[in-house]
Amino acid sequence: MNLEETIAAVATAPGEGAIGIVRLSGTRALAIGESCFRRQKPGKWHSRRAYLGFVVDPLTNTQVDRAVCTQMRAPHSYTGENVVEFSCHGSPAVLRRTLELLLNQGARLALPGEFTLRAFLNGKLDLAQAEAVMDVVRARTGKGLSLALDQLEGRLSRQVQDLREEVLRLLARLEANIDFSEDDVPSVPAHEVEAAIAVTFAALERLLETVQSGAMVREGVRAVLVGRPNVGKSSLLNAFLSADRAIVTDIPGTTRDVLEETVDVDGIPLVLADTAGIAATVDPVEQIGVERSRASLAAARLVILVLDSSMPLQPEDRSVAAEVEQLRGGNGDQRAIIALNKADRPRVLSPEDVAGLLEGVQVARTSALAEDGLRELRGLIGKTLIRRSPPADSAIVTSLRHQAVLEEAHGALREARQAATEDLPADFVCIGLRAALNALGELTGESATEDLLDRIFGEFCIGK
Ligand SMILES: Nc1nc2c(ncn2[C@@H]2O[C@H](COP(=O)(O)OP(=O)(O)OP(=O)(O)O)[C@@H](O)[C@H]2O)c(=O)[nH]1
Ligand SMILES: [Mg+2]
Repeated sequence: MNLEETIAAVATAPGEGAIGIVRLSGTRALAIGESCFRRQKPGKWHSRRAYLGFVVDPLTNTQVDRAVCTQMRAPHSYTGENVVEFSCHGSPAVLRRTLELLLNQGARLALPGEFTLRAFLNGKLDLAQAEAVMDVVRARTGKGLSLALDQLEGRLSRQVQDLREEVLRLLARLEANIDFSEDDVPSVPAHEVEAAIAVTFAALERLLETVQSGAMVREGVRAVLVGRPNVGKSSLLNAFLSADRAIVTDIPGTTRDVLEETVDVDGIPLVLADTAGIAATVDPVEQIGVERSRASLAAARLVILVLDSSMPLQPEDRSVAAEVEQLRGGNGDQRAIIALNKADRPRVLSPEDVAGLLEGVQVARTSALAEDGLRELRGLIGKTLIRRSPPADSAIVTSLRHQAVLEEAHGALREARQAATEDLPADFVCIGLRAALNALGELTGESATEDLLDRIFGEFCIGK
């Protein structure tokens, strides 16, 4: 990837829109941009001012679109380079043609994420902030958006930078000791080293505690509605969506296929699956449906076992519960909830009657028909998934990559502390500290390899 080249791309989503933007960045951006634009009132160009005019083909002088053109000169631009943006009509034909003109004038098509990569390389953003750009674009809930914006604004980066500085300070003291051991530099007492590491270690642990909830908000969670036929699984999905999404009838075995929809539960994008009722059947179509229910059940992080509270427990309820229990035994991370549905009818089953079905599981009473108890069910889902809410004053770690490097730093610090405790030579402590420093630097980008950058920016869209 050559940073000397000037890059161009359509920055808005494909398809028709009110406005579509074509972007240009690099040393020749101003010249290329000006050659393809005829201003309504010709004159001197000022940075960060919008000019009305026409996108034109400089070879034939034909107009491509009436548009607004803005220059943002280095270093005061997104990428830190000279940037030109054409706000055209959001027509795929216009945007394609405009881009073509810029390429003809010497720009090259930008690679995915290359604008943001340049911003990173020019020090406009660090790596965690650059990643947050894509998280903002892809946020599925308000909460996800607010976490992404926090990260973009630098909250996580600052916290990690503070940790790095503490490690660096200690490392500098210890290394001075090693380098000048014959001189009069007093050695750092082991308990002081231990104490210094312990502070950073604790801060890192607090940060790691936020991963669980953060990752759920960013990645989403798979949840599944299961139960015997006719208990109201599809009705619950519809009630959750406030839409008539799944077919509901009073005939058992209505749902055949798994149907998934995303709902926002406390900011977590919950991918909720409605499944065919699990029961023994001779109908081959229903059998396939039941197999799919089981696959969906196995893949879910959260199981919502639906029961009909207006009649006694049926053998089929017990056997579905037993399946859930068996799965949970094998997958320590799977969580479950019981929904006692049809609560609008005279009650036959109480929460106490069903408590024994799934160990340690909480029960919500719902009526999909009357849309009752849904708020409680949502609350219970949130509580079951996020057992401990993260401290309000901490940045939230949302990405699995960040989790991995923080865990690496955590392990390295543990070794450094161990070396200090055992009073090993300072060299051993330094090895651990350097490894921790390196891992933390991978989060913010100080110690990012080219491979890592390729991987991260390769997931971006073109034009971002
Ligand atoms: N009174 C009452 N009826 C309900 C409630 N929820 C669902 N029903 C009724 O129960 C019947 C079955 O509802 P569905 O939502 O199709 O049940 P299901 O669990 O998806 O059934 P299958 O797809 O066959 O497994 C329908 O007649 C619904 O109207 C409820 O909360 N109260
Ligand atoms: Mg159904």
